[in-house]
Amino acid sequence: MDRDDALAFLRQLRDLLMVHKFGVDELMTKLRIWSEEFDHAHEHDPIEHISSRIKRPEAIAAKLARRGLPVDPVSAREHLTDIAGVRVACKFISDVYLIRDLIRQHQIEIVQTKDYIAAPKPNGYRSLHLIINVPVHLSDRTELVAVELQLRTIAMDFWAAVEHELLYKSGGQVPETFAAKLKAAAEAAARLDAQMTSLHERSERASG
Ligand code: 0O2
Repeated sequence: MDRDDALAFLRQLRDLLMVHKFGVDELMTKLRIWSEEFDHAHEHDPIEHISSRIKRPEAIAAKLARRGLPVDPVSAREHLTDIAGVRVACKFISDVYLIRDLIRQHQIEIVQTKDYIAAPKPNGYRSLHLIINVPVHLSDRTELVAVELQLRTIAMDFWAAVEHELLYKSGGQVPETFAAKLKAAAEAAARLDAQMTSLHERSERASG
């Protein structure tokens, strides 16, 4: 790669990361508005907390290489839908689907849904994953930016955060007994969600 190619590569990479950051910014603004509005109008905020991340260039390159794709920003833009990620933790499972419905109502295109709440992963992981196309209005054009939106309850989020850390620390390999205990913890989190939902429904009925 000569100097000009290297500069072009870096410019494309910077553009790629910047436009995905804008996609995250747009979506976070919508979510924060809904959160505040719900709190104000319904005294129930479906959103407990929101976080976001832009995939690191090393992780982008590793994923492209794993898939046998060219490792460059053009290929990343074409093939990867998780460069931009937003994670929302809700109090109740109904809130997860409420946010999904709000996205639909606002004509934000959902290009892929993976419902690991309806069908949890074998290790116990539960979460609703949506890939959505967020319109980003630049000064001279509008770009549709893919953002991976992960929606889950606080209990699911707690489990996923701990599992991620344990797996990371153990280099991705966990003994079978450990995996069984993690799965049992995921099932306990699911029971907690059900109990909290039942309390929520009772309190809603009581308040008319
Ligand atoms: P990070 O750092 O969170 O981005 P792929 O994206 O190709 O690896 P797939 O099947 O296309 O896999 O994506 P999927 O199933 O929608 O899940 C991708 C993301 O969901 C992961 O991103 C995690 O954030 C989360 N996730 C999926 N399964 C698990 C799990 O078993 N445990 C935990 N803790 N998180 C999970 P990354 O890229 O792995 O990491």
